Amino acid sequence: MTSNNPQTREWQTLSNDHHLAPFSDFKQLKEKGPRIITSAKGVYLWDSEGNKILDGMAGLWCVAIGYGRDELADAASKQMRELPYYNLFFQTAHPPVLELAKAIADIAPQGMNHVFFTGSGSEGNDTMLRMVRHYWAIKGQPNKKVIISRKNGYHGSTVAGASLGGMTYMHEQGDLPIPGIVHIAQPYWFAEGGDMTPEEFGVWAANQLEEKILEVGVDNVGAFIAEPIQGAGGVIIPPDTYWPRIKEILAKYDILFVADEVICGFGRTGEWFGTDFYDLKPDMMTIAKGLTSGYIPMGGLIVRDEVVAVLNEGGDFNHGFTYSGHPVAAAVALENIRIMRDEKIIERVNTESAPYLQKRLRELNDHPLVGEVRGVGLLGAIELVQDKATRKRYEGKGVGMICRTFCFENGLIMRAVGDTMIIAPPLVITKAEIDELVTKARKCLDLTLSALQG
Ligand code: PXG
Repeated sequence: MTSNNPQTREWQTLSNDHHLAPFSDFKQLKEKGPRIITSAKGVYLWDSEGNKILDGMAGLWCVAIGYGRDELADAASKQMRELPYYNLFFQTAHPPVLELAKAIADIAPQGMNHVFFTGSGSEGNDTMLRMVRHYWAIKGQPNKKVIISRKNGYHGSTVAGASLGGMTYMHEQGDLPIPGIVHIAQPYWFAEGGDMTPEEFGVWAANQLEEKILEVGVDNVGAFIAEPIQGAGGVIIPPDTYWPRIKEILAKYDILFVADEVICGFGRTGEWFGTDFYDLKPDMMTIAKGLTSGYIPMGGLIVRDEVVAVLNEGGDFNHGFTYSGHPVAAAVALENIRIMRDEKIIERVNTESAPYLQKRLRELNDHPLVGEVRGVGLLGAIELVQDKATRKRYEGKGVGMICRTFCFENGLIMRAVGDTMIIAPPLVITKAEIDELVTKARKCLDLTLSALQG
């Protein structure tokens, strides 16, 4: 443990003695001690050492409207006093969940008017898996169980979520994926495109879906799930040819299409949903994160009317969570959506901050370490390479982690996915804050390059 500050040390001791952190090497964390984040406002965080940090990741892709909005705290407090909890199981409901379902239907693509609420994105995808299989069983096709997903996609960390995801390091722990989930190639041209052009590779990657449907047999395939843009996999923007070809394939075969909008949803791309951005027509959409701007846990599954019509004929759907549609979370989500609408936050992303961020980020293309800068909306990725022309990486050096550490030390949070630096700042980030982000990013790239050369 490194801190000289007694308060920080005290918290780090509590961490060592009692806390098991998600996605962490427990032993290594004990040696280093976690950074303690104590407060936040707008796009900035403060840690227990008094450092001010620009949060280029909106928490974990979720703090859409920025930190410190009293309106959300007030909405939670009011709802807690009025009705802090009641369940939705035994033919009961409460106003916030009903009003929220309507507010989501209003912003969702046409014909998607129903929402099943969960406590997280992972639970949303578990719900999806069970609902897809239930749907096909009601339609008399119980064999349509297989869900096709993609390598390096992220769909959560429950057993179904991690199985749906294509992260091999997650599959390796605990015998995943569970049966009935298969994975196809991802549209990650920079890393896997080889000699193909991005356009050729996009078609090739999309065609993997058709090949897999034929291999498994369309009578056995229930659904295809994908993030419009892979987030945790490294902000993977598919080549322009990818989604149009996928759409053709989906139109040809009788399977459901599930868009995992946990990261892309609620304005990240400059549209309400990633499927609006790519003009896709999903049957279900998983949501979480930006739904409440991360102020309180909540997720859900938005379902197309035709699917609901079938489910209506199927009797009980034997699935739900204690906290499905929690009234306090629903009240916070409602207020979050109201703020997004009233303050025209997504319009501002679309017309101002996204074009500006994308232009400024691309200036980093001239840096010797940078192999590609890509992005859409307020999502960005910077590929770190040894050789720009061949897209060759620095093997085994952990360049991404080196860069991430420099970022932290210099007051910027950028996440490293391998040697890909990614950003997804709060949607309310200003141009001046974008300038600060890009200036700091360049400085940290310089420091990383010096470290590699030194
Ligand atoms: N789908 C997608 C597309 C996600 O990004 C989930 C589902 C699961 O949501 P919950 O609420 O169950 O976490 C996610 C979550 C990372 C990182 O390292 C990303 C997520 C979660 C944890 C870490 O970028 N995304």
